[in-house]
Amino acid sequence: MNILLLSMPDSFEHMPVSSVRVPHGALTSLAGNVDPHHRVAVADLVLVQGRVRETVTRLVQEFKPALVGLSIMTFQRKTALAIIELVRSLEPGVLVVVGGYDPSLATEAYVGSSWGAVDFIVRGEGERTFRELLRAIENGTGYAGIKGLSFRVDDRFEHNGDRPISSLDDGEISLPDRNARVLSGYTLLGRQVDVIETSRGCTFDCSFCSIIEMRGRNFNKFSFDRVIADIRDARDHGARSIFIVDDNLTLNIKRFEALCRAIIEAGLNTIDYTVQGMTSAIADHGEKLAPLMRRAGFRYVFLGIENIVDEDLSFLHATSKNTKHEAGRRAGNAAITAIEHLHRNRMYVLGGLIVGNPDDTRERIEANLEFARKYIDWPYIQHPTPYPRTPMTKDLADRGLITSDRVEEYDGTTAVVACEHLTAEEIEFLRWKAERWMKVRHYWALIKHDPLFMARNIKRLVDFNFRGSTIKTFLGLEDEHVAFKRYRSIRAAERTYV
Ligand code: B12
Ligand code: SF4
Repeated sequence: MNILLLSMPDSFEHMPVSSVRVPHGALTSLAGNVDPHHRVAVADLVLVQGRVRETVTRLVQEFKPALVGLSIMTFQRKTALAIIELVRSLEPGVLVVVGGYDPSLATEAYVGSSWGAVDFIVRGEGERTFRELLRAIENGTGYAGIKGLSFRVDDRFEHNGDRPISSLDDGEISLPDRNARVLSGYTLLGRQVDVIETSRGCTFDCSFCSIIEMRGRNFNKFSFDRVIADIRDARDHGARSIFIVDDNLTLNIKRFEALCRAIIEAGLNTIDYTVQGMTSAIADHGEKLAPLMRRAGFRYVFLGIENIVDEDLSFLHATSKNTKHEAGRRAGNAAITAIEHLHRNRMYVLGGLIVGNPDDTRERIEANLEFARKYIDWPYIQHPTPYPRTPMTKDLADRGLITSDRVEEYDGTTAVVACEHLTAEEIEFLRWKAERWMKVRHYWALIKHDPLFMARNIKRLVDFNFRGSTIKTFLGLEDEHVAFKRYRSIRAAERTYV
């Protein structure tokens, strides 16, 4: 069967497509786990953000898929609908499957009348469900026995029971198939980038995170042999930079240290690695861990700091993952210690902060922004966003703070939630005003690392960063709210991709 798998083109503020175009790990993993007689094409539409309609049309006409699969995050739902309509207009008989976080956690949004075009919804982990679905389609054996699948029967949907998550250590999930990719141009600031996984899941329960509803609280690991083979395969496909997409690689520090050693022993430490981690783990173990990470090639660490105010951390259920320990005792916020370990070992911190929580005041938000200015290399500051079925969403809805139900705005940097003391727009303004200048400060590090790329792209980066602002804004001849309004309308227009 010819199968076309698509990831959505929608991107957001912290990922300007001129410099960050990361492949979607789920699609190549699905491609690597179907029966070998299928022909699978994977197209990451972020690579053709300005040419989505032409590219999808060309792919459907050339490849003639019998089935099209889309991976969808919540803020991409509207784009996904437009792409499905386009595909259906080109090939009315094609089967349409959706999967990923949004179809899994907001399944009801895909079974309504406006989603009449969807045939199957794969909920949760996809590799085995998708493989079984393809077999059932080919053999005509029906879908009732396929766990994790919802399927259309006439004008209604049947929902099979959930599929238990895979333990990952039994070899049941094969390596991703990177040869299935049909578009090119992946980059992380000028270096070809790829994604790999070493584990799935997390045992924490941060109130804003979708992972718990998606998989439950657990931590499953791939073998190091598989991980090293995956990194080699990514490198052989041209990657010089790798994003480790594990939900929380720092849950098991001994294993993380062993992974660093395995990367060094395999000679794969010439690649630049980016990873997401908890401040507590890095603060507590950084003395030994951080030098090892550096030797293994780690360059950027995305730290889930979330907030520096205790009350906010408590609202976010993120206190313990941000608490350091001394002599076995809790010893305050871990963020600064973690950052110091990383900086001392010449790594950069992408600082994840969430501002605009229900009880935030202007002062609390400013305190977080000041912290970011002082300690963080690249700010990744977001606002509370009501993703489907997270505990935070329920809290925010109960308090009547959600100001927008337009899910295309749920990209994390568009404030769609007010707090008790500030409007959503004012919260976003505070972040927008401060963050642009923080990003500029990191340009020098980028110039030193990739001078050629920066010479070619610095103008595009600056233009994107300051879109909406003019000379008048910089000279103080107009209120910054005017520039912010212009930025918001540019951002709104950007959201139409098809
Ligand atoms: C790595 C990652 C990123 C990376 C890389 C993204 C990429 N290109 O792959 C970066 C940093 C770029 C990123 C950015 C964002 N991300 Co992100 N990201 C993740 C993370 C940590 C892991 C995703 C991953 O690769 N997992 C490994 C793969 C194999 O698993 P998977 O994606 O779940 O796919 C499986 C199933 O879902 C299913 N499946 C998926 N798609 C499909 C399609 C079909 C057809 C089928 C059959 C099955 C199927 O099968 C797959 C294999 O089992 C998740 C989860 C988390 N805990 O935080 C968040 C997560 C996906 N991100 C999220 C968000 C919101 C974003 C951002 C909007 C903002 C932000 N919060 O950072 C941006 C937007 C990106 C953009 N396009 O501009 C949310 C999505 C929430 C939602 N309900 O939509 C998550 C869940 C985090 C959260 N807040 O809870 N992200
Ligand atoms: S530690 Fe990270 S992955 Fe785990 S629940 Fe919190 S935000 Fe999600």
